[in-house]
Amino acid sequence: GRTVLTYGTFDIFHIGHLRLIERLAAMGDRLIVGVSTDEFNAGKGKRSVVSYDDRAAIVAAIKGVDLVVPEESWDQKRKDVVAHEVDVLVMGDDWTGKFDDLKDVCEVTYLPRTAGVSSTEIKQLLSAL
Ligand code: C2G
Repeated sequence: GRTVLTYGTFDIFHIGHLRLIERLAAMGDRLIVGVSTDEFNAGKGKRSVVSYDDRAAIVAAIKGVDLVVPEESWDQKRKDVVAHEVDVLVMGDDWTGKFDDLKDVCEVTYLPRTAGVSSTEIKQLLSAL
């Protein structure tokens, strides 16, 4: 069967994340989602509101998600693609081109983001309350 792989932070899970995951689930027979660890985020100077354990549990609970793996480094994608025999890596188009170096081990495609929603916007709205 066809295996699809993506990565994300999924902090404050919202409809944009869900719409992406639904499209990914429809692209293949198996969907693997890498969720960034708190340590990996810290390395990027990012701190998520929601802990890794909770972000991973929420993503794992979504229909169509078959496996959640921790994303601990930028360079694990190639290992994950090979280890899980991934056919296609898919990311939102804010990442367009960024993972094309993996095209020697899998297809790489970028899907349009869902407009009007992002974890950053939600945090801004909340801080203005
Ligand atoms: N996304 C989307 N529409 C939105 C917001 C996000 O389609 N309105 C997509 C993003 O393009 C991404 C995924 O949802 O593919 C997860 O988004 P984030 O949680 O913001 O993940 P990000 O910080 O982009 O982390 O190694 C890659 C990183 O782990 C990706």
